[in-house]
Amino acid sequence: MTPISTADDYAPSPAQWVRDQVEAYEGSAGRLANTLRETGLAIIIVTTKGNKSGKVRKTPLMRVEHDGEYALVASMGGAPKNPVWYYNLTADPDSVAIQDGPAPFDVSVREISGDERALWWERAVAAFAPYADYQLKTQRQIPVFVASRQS
Ligand code: F42
Repeated sequence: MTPISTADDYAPSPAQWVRDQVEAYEGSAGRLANTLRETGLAIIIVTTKGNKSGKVRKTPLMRVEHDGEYALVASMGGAPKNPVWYYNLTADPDSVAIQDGPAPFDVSVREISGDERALWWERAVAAFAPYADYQLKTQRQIPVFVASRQS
């Protein structure tokens, strides 16, 4: 099976600002468009496999990294529903890649809960304080995944 980091059946996001950020980040090997607008806060590009279309999807997320692992926070600005990339991760947790710099690498993800989630949630809010506000805005517990490099 082709690793998702090299798959090429890419279907861009319908959201122009998201599409543009992915294009600028990838086109500059991570030197440009690597923050959330002018916040100066770092982002990563997460590649997933569409659980319905099978297409390659690319989603900028805030960079929450610790000892080489990353938290992927399905905040969607505190909206009542999960972002749909959440369902791509749950459907195929080993067809995921992260780009945090020049080139993407394949990762496996798992959704976390309990004390482990609390620890990573603290790290996430430290990296991007608005996550705490988003959680206050919604009844949904914002899902958190941990991504680890595939060996
Ligand atoms: N979103 C977050 O949730 N957390 C963040 O930390 C975050 C940071 C961030 C930083 C910069 C930036 O530019 C955007 C950022 N976003 C963040 C927004 C994020 O990039 C996504 O745009 C947002 O989370 C919404 O994700 P989404 O997957 O719901 O996007 C929708 C709009 C989308 O792309 N829909 C596609 C469409 O055509 O309508 C389909 C995408 C898809 O994956 N389809 C699946 C398939 O099979 O192809 C089916 C999915 C299903 O089960 O329905």
